[in-house]
Amino acid sequence: MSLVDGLQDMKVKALEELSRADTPETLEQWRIAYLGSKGAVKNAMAQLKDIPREEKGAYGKTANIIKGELTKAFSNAQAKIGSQGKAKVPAQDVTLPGKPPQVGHGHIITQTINELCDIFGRMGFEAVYGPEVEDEQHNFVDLNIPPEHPARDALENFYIDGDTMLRSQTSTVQIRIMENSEPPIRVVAPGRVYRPDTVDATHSFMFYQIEGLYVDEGVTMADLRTCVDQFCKAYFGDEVQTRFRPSFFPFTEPSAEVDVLFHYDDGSTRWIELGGCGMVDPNVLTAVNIDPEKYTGWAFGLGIERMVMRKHNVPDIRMLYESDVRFLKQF
Ligand code: FA5
Repeated sequence: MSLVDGLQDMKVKALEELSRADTPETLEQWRIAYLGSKGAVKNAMAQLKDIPREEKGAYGKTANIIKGELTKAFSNAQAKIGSQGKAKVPAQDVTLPGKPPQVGHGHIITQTINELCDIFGRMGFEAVYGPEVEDEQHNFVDLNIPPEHPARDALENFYIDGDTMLRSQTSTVQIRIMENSEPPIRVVAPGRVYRPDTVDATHSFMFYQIEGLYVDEGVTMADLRTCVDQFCKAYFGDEVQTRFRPSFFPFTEPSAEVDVLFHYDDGSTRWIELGGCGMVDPNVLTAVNIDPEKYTGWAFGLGIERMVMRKHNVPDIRMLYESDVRFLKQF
């Protein structure tokens, strides 16, 4: 093969490779390989000095022509593909609307508290709030819970120091309201409570309760039964069944547990405990200077997570507190 043929072969190979270059990056690699300062064309030119005199003319001329052809082919390819760092992108229509930012919303527990306050608001109850950091006086003593009662055990509560603690029930708000107001009293108090319970599908160490309190002349257990049943029908739907089960709380007498019938997908049913209730114990009324001979009252304390789980088919309480957006955005 003559030296000039060698140049022609290099050109064919170069043009073939150039036809395969389809990005600014591959185009640049091609430029370096053929037209760069150490590229094939420069090499071919550099060999001129060693070429026998009779071939020099033809070789130099051909090399120059090929250099021109490859330079032109490169410019054409560059115009088509775009040079490195300046990739050709379609023109942007800046008048198109952008992607809307994701906006959060209230947690299902917050939404439920608002809904519960609305329902009880329509029944004539005012929403009130009490502190989460409490003293034993409000969490136990005024609620007729004696010092030896197991509920006061240090292992059953989150004590902070001395008699300061995280409240273990929203019943503390009963005391705070009654010590500062005269009957008639009709309030609900939603809020967080804390207990060192073992965490499982239905128990958390922090959960929400909603307390209800009604104190006036002639208030009866029948009113309580009707109120709780009406509330459950308003929240869960008219078809829901509720029942009162006899129970004991030191601050109510008589006392009951409120259960709601749970229907499962497989057709089975189960009673789920929502909370406790009862007639306010005369000792509690006396502790807050309300005359138990003149007034009677009732109270209830219901678990809000249990209601949410029952209504929205949430199988595990922990799902409410894992902050998994895929779960939360369903509500
Ligand atoms: C009480 O807390 C009483 N203060 C209720 C009460 C108020 C009775 C007024 C009488 C008058 P109890 O400990 O049973 O009761 O809790 C009430 C509800 O809170 C339970 O039925 C349940 O729904 C919910 N609950 C209790 N412990 C947990 C827990 N660890 N995690 C989630 N929910 C809980």
